[in-house]
Amino acid sequence: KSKALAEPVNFNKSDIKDAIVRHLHCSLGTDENKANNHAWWKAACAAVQEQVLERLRRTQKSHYLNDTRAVHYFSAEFLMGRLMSNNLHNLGLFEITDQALQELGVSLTDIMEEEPDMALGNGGLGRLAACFIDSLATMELPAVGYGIHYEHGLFRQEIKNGAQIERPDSWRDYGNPWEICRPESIQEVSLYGYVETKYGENGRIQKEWHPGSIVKGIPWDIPVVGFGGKTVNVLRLWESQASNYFNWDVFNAGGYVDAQSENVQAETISKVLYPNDETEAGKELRLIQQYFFCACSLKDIIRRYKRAHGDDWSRFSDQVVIQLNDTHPAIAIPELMRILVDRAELGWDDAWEICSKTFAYTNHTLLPEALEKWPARMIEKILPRHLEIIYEINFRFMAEVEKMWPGDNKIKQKLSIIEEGNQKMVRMGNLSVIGSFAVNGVAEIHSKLVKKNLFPEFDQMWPDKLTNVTNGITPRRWLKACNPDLSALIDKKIGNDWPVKLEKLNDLVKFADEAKFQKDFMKIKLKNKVALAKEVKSLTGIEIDPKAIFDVQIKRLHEYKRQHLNLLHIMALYRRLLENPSYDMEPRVFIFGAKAAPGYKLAKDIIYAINMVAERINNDERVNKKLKVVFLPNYRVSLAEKMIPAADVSEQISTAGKEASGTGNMKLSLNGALTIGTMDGANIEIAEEVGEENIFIFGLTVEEVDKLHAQGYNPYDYYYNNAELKAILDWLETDYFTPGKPGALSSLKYSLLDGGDPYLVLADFDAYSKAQHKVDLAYRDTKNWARMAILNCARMGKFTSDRSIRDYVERIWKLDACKVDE
Ligand code: 26W
Repeated sequence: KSKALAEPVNFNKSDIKDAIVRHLHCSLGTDENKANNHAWWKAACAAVQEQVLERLRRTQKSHYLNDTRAVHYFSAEFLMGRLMSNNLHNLGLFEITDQALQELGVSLTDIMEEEPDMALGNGGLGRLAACFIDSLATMELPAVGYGIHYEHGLFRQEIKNGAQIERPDSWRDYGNPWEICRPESIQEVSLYGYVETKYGENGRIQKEWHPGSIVKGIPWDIPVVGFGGKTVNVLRLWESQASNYFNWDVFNAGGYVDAQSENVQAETISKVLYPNDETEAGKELRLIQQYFFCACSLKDIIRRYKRAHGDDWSRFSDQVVIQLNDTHPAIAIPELMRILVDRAELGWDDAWEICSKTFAYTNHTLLPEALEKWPARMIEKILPRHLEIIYEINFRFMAEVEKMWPGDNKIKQKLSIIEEGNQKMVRMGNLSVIGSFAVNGVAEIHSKLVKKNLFPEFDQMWPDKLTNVTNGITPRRWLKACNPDLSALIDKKIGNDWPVKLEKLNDLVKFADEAKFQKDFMKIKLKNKVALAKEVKSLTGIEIDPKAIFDVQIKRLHEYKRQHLNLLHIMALYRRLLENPSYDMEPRVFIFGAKAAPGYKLAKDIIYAINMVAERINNDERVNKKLKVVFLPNYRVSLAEKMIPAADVSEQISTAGKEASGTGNMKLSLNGALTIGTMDGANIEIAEEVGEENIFIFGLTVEEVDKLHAQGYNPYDYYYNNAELKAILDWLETDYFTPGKPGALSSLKYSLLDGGDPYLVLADFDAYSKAQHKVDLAYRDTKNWARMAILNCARMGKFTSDRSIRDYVERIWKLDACKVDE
């Protein structure tokens, strides 16, 4: 056995050194003297990847020999971030690699900065998928992630004169050392064309789809290393390519140039991630992306199933469960029906039986503008056979609705997959519920609202179908790897198995009052704040005081998340300080990270407003000892890993009922930040865990929000009744923050007054401001603050993504772990 593939237990520092140097020489063609950080990073990745691939091979062999049932996680997004630190930690090789590199005169921390983020996702939904595949591998569960190999991930954000500009993300420009191309598993996918109806000998109607175009799907595998390094699953991402098969016709007919343009079209499919988060765009290319990766993935799954079970479909749903991450992959439902009915020639009922035992669907949002609907005409053009199948599914489903509610056309209209109107629309949410055996929301309150408001009749029809699985986060990335000092302190106090048994953090509770532990805990927080302050200085030029409260709001920019509520309060503090220079407050730095969808005008206006207010405050000597505002550009996973360990306060201030769960809230609390938040999403469960004395809850509840809307909400009531609020909103219309450009911030004021303030910012302002005052007072009691921070960390056990996965396994997937033979 070669030295490079040595067992991990025997794999020591000098083996790692040898492997890195060997790759420097033999893979990169350079040497120790010439290599820059980028080359060192690549060589180190290659050395780690050898270990990863050996374990991947063993995992695949074990799964094959045991003919395991597996979950297939279909997601248009996987927000993986960087993989080097994660893989080293999960393999247990971090420390010795660090030392090995030191001996080679190289800093691991420095070379890890060379790795571009794999930003193949927008936000919460994509990052959740990444945490889930980490947990699946850690728990030794057979699982495959399926998605799209976007050439460009989420745009890179630059801030120019306060405004967001979008630049293409080119994460793969210098290659991705973690991925492996699998040309042996290329798939072909059909698009466009027409459906021919034929009559078979037995009089049976046969449908044949004659596609107008065929594209190839090239699979790229990213190994997913479980903690402990035993199971290595794969994330399989499909890249589109023109299929030469189709283009030869055009080519031979003398259409050389046209053939080239067909190439461009096919390759467009996986070019770029749609940057919309929670707004449905209805674009043709997006539907093609969704179908493309679902069709490739289904073919891949079926090929693997047939290798073990031949043409016997009876065991398909015993071996295969497919989890739909929101409705983005819902087109997989009619696609599987098409394969079973048209290709395998199963009867409709048998096919439907298999199909509806295979799929399960997770809902991530209640916002009406995020619920996907496709024009029936668009589906007809791109996927003519699928539209027929959708109509057939709907026709049979309507008969069931008729049985349950005879003659009730209102309910039929509501539950139909097809929305009637001047243009027929296909509702992907309804299709997903009807075609799945389980549907879940992502936090208790969210799942309740899914049942009560979004799908109440479906819940009546199938009382056990709708359930809850509260989200979680992987503590490997979001504590162990990103906050090494705190992790070491925790190891010292309670042992080192908390990364796989997060409820063990509870053992820290007994140290929460211990002065020494409080000091150690807060010393690490301060050290992390010093490091972030340095980063802030180098990214923005702004100097911040690590002793000030670091108040952090990091998430996509959206009205419902209410970054502008935070901003209004910052302006209130500023105004109080100007009116009363001795206004008593703890020094505070408000830190934002947020990307706005490029077409979301008001979200971009809010980013601009934050930056203009920040500029004025940071340069105002009257207040900038006490108040600073930082907007860190290009928020992404790797930046989150630096911000979260340094946060004192976590802003989770969405309008109640709007944030399905949130997961940043869990990461921040786990790292000892105290939450100021509304009774929304997982905040409610966080409050339940940490205790209401260790969290700052404020604002309207879901019931109060509903009531206020029902009685007719008028933002002017709050404007005229709160002099401070009025002054702040009027301030936005002056040129105080935008010298020479009065009105540059007025869209914000407009949206909150004449625009109707749909997310009740003004209604919650006073309660928020008071809660912030409590935060300020609490911070002055250093010991109690330390105690609260410790208790937050100690009581986050519930929010490990391992627990989420356990819930999925027990309630939905019914999977068994599979030990990998060494
Ligand atoms: C079609 C456009 C579109 C794109 C993305 C609609 C909806 C989405 C996602 C569902 C948005 C999203 O990321 N939702 C977030 O999912 C997280 C994981 O469950 C939750 O924690 C967040 O609360 C939810 O906003």
